[in-house]
Amino acid sequence: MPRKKIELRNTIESLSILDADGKVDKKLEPKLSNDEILSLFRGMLLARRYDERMLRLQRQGRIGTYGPALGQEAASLGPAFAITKDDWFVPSFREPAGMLWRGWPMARLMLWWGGNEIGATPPEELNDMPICVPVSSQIQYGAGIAWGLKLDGNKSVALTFVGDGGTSEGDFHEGVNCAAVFNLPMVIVVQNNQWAISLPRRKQTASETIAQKALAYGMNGIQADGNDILAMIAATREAVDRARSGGGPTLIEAVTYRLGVHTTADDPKKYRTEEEVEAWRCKDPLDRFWKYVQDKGVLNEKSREAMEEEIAAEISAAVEKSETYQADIMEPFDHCFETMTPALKRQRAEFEAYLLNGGSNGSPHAASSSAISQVH
Ligand SMILES: Cc1ncc(C[n+]2csc(CCOP(=O)(O)OP(=O)(O)O)c2C)c(N)n1
Ligand SMILES: [Mg+2]
Repeated sequence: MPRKKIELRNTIESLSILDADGKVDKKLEPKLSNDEILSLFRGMLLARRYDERMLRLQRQGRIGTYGPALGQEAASLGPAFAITKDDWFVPSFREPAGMLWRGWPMARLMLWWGGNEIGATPPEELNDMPICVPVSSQIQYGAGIAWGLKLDGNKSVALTFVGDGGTSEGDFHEGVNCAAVFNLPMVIVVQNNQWAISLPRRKQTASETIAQKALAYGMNGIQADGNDILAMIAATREAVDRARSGGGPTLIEAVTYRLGVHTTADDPKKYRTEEEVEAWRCKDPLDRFWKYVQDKGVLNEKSREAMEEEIAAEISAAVEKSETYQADIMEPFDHCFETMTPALKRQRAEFEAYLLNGGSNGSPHAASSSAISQVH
């Protein structure tokens, strides 16, 4: 057998449209109406302010551990913007920007981080999965959903998020490989925020880029500036169009940075320098989009101020709603199985009797349907 070369496609595109100074590449700029630009800016600002409030709530002991998404708003919102309500949205745990854009009630997200699983209930009208913490499990769900869509002849796509650390999991390989082999309508956004808790990106993989992994799987891949919402929209639109028209999955590496703590249980000063964080702060996705929005004449300092006030009121109302939520203490029994097992029925009856006899900590027992309606 001769020893010969096999020619492979060995290049990956990198996409940046709006740079850190707010300068835009006109040739690549996606078509957006002024109304769309306005609501995208509002979406980013809302996610940023929500994140800041959640951190304060955690520090005050009013919610549990919180994982902020500070600095990753564009990498979440851009892809969410590029899909329709009928498409599927499979988030990881740093997608508040995308989830709020999709229409998740903010109070429900607050309940989730407060430890109430009712916060994991997707709104009826959305094809969304809840926040999911097991790293890379989203890839399995996304591939399964995309496979189902294909078998049903449904034209929707599954947009799935994972972190840079998640790409080292077996689940990532299995799901992405499955998506490529079965030519599934799936878009995988890797939020490469440079860290997986304390493990830096360079120790995560020896590959030069994460996007190039797409080539080995036999699918399309692109690296996009994850702090540039225009690049994220353009890259996702292209991938979604391809998936919808039967062209298979795409891997999008969103190059971004986790500006904040991994979670409120973490101290990043122990493993990364302030200079590194500062350098990325200069690439803040919200600041650069703000310049773009002003250049377009869509908002100015004064109208932004009004928007800030409206957002602050919206967040306060959600805090109030989540904190006055009347938990249904029987829910863990009612929703474990579709049909309760005899043992569970017995335990439920015993617990109910205990509460009726004055057992402590019994919250008012509301029907679960009315419980969820409190956080619409
Ligand atoms: C299967 C699994 N293993 C470990 C953890 C604990 N854990 C939570 S987040 C995280 C790091 C994830 O890093 P990355 O995928 O880069 O996402 P990021 O946190 O940076 O958004 C780990 C190890 C987990 N949630 N799930
Ligand atoms: Mg990461």
